[in-house]
Amino acid sequence: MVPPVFIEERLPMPRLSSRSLANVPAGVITPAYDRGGLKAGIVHLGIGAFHRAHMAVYIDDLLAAHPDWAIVGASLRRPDTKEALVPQDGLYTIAIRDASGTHPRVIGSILSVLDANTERDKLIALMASPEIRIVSLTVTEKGYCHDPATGELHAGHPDIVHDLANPQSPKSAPGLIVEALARRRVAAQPAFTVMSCDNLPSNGKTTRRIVSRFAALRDEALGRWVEESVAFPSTMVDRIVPATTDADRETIAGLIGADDAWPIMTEPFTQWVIEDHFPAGRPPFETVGAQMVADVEPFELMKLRMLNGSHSTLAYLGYLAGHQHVADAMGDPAFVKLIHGLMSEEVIPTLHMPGTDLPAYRDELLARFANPALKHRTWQIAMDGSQKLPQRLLGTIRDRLKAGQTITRLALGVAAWMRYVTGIDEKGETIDVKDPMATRLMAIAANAGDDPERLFDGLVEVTEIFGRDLSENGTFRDVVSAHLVSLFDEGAAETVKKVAG
Ligand code: CS2
Repeated sequence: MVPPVFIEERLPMPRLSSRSLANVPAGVITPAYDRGGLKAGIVHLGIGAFHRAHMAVYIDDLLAAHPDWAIVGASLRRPDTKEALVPQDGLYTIAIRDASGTHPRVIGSILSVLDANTERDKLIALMASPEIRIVSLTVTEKGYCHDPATGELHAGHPDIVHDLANPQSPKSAPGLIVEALARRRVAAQPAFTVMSCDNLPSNGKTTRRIVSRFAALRDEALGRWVEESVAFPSTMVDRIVPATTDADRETIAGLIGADDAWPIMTEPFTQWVIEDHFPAGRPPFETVGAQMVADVEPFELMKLRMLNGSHSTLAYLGYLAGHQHVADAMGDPAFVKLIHGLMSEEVIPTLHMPGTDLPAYRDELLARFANPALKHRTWQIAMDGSQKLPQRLLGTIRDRLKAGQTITRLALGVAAWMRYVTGIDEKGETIDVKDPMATRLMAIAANAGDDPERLFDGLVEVTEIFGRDLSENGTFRDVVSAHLVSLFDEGAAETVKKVAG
């Protein structure tokens, strides 16, 4: 006879919502304002985990004094955030994690979430209405529909082709922004400010170039109006936000006494540097910890090259060496040495940041990567490498090659990406390569077989990533190919040990 199975089930809990908020335990921070008195001042496109751990928290901090700056979020690709947040009246938990534990806080700055696919007209009408003064974005690198090597709009991108043919029912972020701006122009309303919060180089300028170009392709006069009337401040955003797991959901339910369909796990560190250029008005971001500056670019370059360059290097090498999380890779002294050397020897000399203690910034990053409570998967960071490599590693490599300097560790990051996109790991198992160019990259890899030279030759020809200059650079070829040979012959862990020295 089969013995009976007893499954221990916890008592059902209420769903997190305005009603259940009153019952969360006293230690949990909850909104310090009457949510009934909030008004939307911001539409945010791409309401994923990063936005909810970053900008939405800064806004939450200032709503008590400035209630007309609440956020309406929109998801462009999937309705899952809307499905999670709408039954919760927009409320969700962020949990700050480090060795001292998990510290939950309920955020109330998101008024509602729209699904751009099914509620497009409502979304565009809201963006076009005068109370919205900022449209911010975290749509990830690929959401800009641009050519990552040049930062120009990719006019042949399927979503752009669609949006140019159907400008009133756009799918892409540039298409939505331009349609809303076009309606404001017709209605003689001032433009909203467009604020990119993505990890792109000069993200304001890049967004400006892409959006103006799209507008000009629709109509030259509209293009000129966008150029002249719309502000695109640059920002540097920083907070590490691993994807939420079911185990996280359980932990949060235990801590807040309610079920939250999509809590966000993050680290204590947060940074936001913003170019102070908001002709349509802005909330006083500086009162809640953001740095308002005249020029963000040095900060962006520092963060993209130091943090994100190291992150991608750790992700590809770590994944190949069998490390599931960044902190696991940081448990291997050879990885720590490699990343320390990458930042100290190869990245810091390319940065010009008078007044910033770059070695201290490096040490803080090493400590953040090693945070054992943050289960940040190497696979998550490995995603979309084709869109990330140019600003994270290749720009630094270009600067160093021009100055006749070595690129040993930076080139290992690139070689590890090439090895990773073959789609087969060191044990012969399949890697789930997520990248808008995955099909093309894996076809190149399949064609190269296990010949590292052919793999290099095939991948470096993808000029949308490498540009012509790097594909023709002999030093780049020699250093990256030598690493690739080592990755195939000796594996990632051994290669890291060797290169770290
Ligand atoms: C990471 C970033 O997934 C990635 O590519 O490098 O999301 C990183 O965690 C953030 O930029 C930190 O601010």
